[in-house]
Amino acid sequence: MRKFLLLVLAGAIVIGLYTYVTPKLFQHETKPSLKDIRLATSTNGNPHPNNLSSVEQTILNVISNKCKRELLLKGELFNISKPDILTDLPLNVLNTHDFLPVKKGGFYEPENCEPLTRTVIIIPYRNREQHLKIIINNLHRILQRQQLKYGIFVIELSLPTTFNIGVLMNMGFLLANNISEYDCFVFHDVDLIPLDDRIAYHCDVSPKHMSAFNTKYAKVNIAKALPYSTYVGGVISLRGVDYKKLNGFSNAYFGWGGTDDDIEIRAKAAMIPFKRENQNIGRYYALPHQRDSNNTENLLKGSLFKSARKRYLNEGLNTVEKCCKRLSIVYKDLYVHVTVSCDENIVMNQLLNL
Ligand code: UD2
Ligand code: MN
Repeated sequence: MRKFLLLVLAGAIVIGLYTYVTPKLFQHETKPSLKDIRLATSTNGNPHPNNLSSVEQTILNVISNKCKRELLLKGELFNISKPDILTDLPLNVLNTHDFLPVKKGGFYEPENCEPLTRTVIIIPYRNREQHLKIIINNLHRILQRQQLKYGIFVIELSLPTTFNIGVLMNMGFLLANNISEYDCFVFHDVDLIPLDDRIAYHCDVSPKHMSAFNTKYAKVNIAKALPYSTYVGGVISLRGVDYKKLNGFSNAYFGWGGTDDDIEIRAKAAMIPFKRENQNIGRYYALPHQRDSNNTENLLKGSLFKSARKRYLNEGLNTVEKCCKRLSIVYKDLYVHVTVSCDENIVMNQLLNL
């Protein structure tokens, strides 16, 4: 009799579990409704009342990615992140803080899902060790929460050449393409920390200015948090095919300023103008700093800018290897560190011969 009762009890437990668990499993497989998406994309729990926003549209586009979809349903992907801007984290330790282990060189891909795109972050760099520690740790956190397949490349310009963002971005692009197949390229200042998990680190069909709200500019103009309307400085994303259409960045800007305005002109000339991330989402904390040595203001930027449209197919990605070469490539624990040397005279001579 006792055996019989035990059997009945076990049966009841199995049936109970089956009826409770099965719908939960299938629940993940159903497509989220527009209401789910609106709830998940709202910041304060109230769904957006209006038509589909561009953010919602983006989410709909990536919805076939099973993992993201599950995160979306749980609402986890879309929380405001808590950036780690104050901690000084070591760069030589794997799995330091709040993110999963990455492969040597900082490569990561989620285990349980197939990401739709492969993103690479390219950071122009020289002598900003504190900023680098902070951005690297924050990037791993946000990129993993977005379940992306990604790599992070830090491209350093050797001394004594005056700093030049464009040549570093172009060299980074070529190198990343040699190492793996990436389709989305994010060009990222070392000192801008993402403040919101909804900032999409995957590419749209248009080039995108991601750092739409920057605390540095917000101090001056809180309503806009941007210096001017065509501004695309800070963080941008674009597909590899589009970067090639622009012929990358200009190599011509040595010193501070101008490179970002030049690529904005290139994008317009190539008929793929930049769009901007929603300012409530593309929020970045600007780590404070002084102007670096070897990066004084570029006094030629005004005249270079005037000829940007005419020049764009003749100098940039297609000519960078004539003036720059790779000195070293080191697979650090959390990123790939590349050092390049460039010859300013070669660039200037090229310009004269255009
Ligand atoms: C603005 C733009 C930046 C670029 C720059 C002009 C924003 C948020 N950013 O930044 O995208 O257009 O003006 O050139 O408006 N760097 C080093 N070491 C150096 C010098 C520069 O690592 O010695 C790198 C680093 O990634 C830095 C970036 O270059 O974030 C931009 O230089 P910046 O931070 O000195 O210029 P900033 O803040 O005015
Ligand atoms: Mn800066």
